Amino acid sequence: MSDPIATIKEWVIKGKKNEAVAATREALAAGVDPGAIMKDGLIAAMSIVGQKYSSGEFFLPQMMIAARAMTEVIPVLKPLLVGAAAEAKGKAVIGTVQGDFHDIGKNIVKMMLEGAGYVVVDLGVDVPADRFVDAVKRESPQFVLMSALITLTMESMRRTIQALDAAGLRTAVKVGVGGAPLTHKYAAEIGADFYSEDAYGCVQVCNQYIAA
Ligand code: B12
Repeated sequence: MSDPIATIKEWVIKGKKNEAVAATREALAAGVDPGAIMKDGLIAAMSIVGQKYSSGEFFLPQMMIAARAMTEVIPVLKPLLVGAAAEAKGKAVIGTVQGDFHDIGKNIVKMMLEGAGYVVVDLGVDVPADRFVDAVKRESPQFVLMSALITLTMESMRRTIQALDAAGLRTAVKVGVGGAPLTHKYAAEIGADFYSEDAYGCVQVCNQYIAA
């Protein structure tokens, strides 16, 4: 029998959502670790889709159907990835920054945080700095979390941090940034408090801040 995770990955790359969901259910029934399906199946598939898009082998429609397939599989994994939270730990405001409509990664971060006991206020995609500022005033969160997938939209993160500063709110929150093009170096340069390369790492950092 072929590797179940490789099979899921292939169906997602091909954008075959029904097949991807069925293969995921089969893999789970066979005892495959849901975290491995997420990381080595779904996220790895998106990375390959991105490479194929860069090389001109894939165009926007293929990228869209692959993203849709991944989006269909995530709810199958969700109950297994996020346990029932025992108590409310804290609050986060999350959004994909202005100019950027990618939300798969942001939604995974949100899902993992909720599973870990955080209340997450999701501002959606294409969120300008002033909407982050308004949400911080309204919600009094401990964390502001920003996602960006496009090199050009990363600058919106800097603008949001500056806007929080100008509103006198910068020290009231810890600012976390993430998304495929981000790095620790860039996060430090724009004055974010932290960067994490994945959703699990984001939860861990938030937990550390809450425990401190
Ligand atoms: C799927 C996808 C799409 C889908 C998005 C569907 C959706 N609902 O999100 C569609 C087809 C709509 C799309 C559109 C576009 N896309 Co696109 N897309 C991708 C692709 C293939 C995968 C992204 C993804 O979902 N990855 C999987 C998730 C799980 O990973 P992730 O987002 O990185 O998130 C993880 C971590 O980064 C982290 N994380 C994420 N957010 C946060 C936040 C915090 C606070 C923390 C701590 C951690 C964290 O945790 C997540 C889970 O572990 C990437 C390729 C790639 N390698 O990234 C291109 C890519 C990002 N897209 C790209 C482009 C160019 C576009 C378009 C401009 C194309 C066009 N011509 O229209 C448009 C953008 C329109 C816009 N203004 O936003 C380029 C960007 C190039 C660049 N360097 O700037 C890429 C890199 C493709 C490429 N190789 O050229 N895209």
